[in-house]
Amino acid sequence: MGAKDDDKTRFMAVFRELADGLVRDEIDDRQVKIAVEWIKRMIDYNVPHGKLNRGLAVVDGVRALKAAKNETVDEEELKRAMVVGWCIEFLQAYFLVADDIMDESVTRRGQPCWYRQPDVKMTAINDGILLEMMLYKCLKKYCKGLECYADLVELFHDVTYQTASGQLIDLITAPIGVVDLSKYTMEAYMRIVTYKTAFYTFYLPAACAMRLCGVKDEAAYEKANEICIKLGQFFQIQDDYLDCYGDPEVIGKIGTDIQDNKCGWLVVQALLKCTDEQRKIIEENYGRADAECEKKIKALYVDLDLEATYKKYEEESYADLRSIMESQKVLPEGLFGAMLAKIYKRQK
Ligand code: GPP
Ligand code: MG
Ligand code: MG
Ligand code: MG
Repeated sequence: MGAKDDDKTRFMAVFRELADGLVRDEIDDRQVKIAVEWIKRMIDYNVPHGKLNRGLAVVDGVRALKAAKNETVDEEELKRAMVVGWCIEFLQAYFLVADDIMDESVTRRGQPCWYRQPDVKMTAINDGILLEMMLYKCLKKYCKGLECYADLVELFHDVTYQTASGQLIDLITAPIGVVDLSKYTMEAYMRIVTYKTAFYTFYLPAACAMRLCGVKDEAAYEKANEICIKLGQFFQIQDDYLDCYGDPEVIGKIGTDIQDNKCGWLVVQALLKCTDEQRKIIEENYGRADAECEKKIKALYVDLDLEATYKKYEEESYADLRSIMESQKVLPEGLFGAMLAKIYKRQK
């Protein structure tokens, strides 16, 4: 077993400890039995089944920051990095439970979306609130005595706000039943993805690692933010591409962007490349809850060869990101390099 496999095994063991602790708190609080059972099932269904990229990025980040100072990570620091990593995974679980309701999605991480469970439905909204608050319970339990505790709490709050504000524009740019193609500009797209994805997916793990390692220099956080925004844009463009071209068996979710009227990367590209006639096809078929309309849009994407446009973008953007990371001296390259390596050419 390599170091990475070791980390993953340890990381899963820390999840078990956190989940068991949260359930134990309920029992200690004399929670009714059916609620204890519910919470246990709800956590196990929604939290641990993802790629764990965000959570493990905290661990990789702490290692990279320590290595840059010729220091190694001790047991206590490793455990703490893992706990904070799971806090991000709880936040992500909350976002996904809520996002799937809003996007009317069908599957997530290879299983039915939580709100689609027959006995769950809109209880999922409350479960989302619980998942979010569980992260603060874990943070308090394991990090309250640390000098960086208040900064960590503030960071989670700030990033949650940014994400919800991105989710807002994602949703209101795509009203059900109203197709207004003039809204689908690259500028609008970039704002949406920066806020709904980049901050929580990349800046949050990087900044958590920096806080845990005692980084105080505000300029370093600004630099991390700048790089993470670019990584996040790259990641969400991949997500939008996979929504249409990914294999649901592999990505674990069925794409909904076309029917949901989303201001996604593919439709923005299509609008930049299409003829007036093709634009009419988009106007008549985009954003309809109709599989035939969706097929026509997908056929148009083939005519416009958007797959090639995407492949070209991925190559150029990757090279660009590598050079941005390597050309700065403020932060160790490893803080971001591991994240980029995990997502480059991803299929899920
Ligand atoms: C990804 O959008 C963004 C999120 C999951 C953030 C949700 C934010 C909330 C405040 C609830 P997406 O809909 O493209 O993701 P996916 O393709 O995974 O459904
Ligand atoms: Mg969404
Ligand atoms: Mg979604
Ligand atoms: Mg998506």
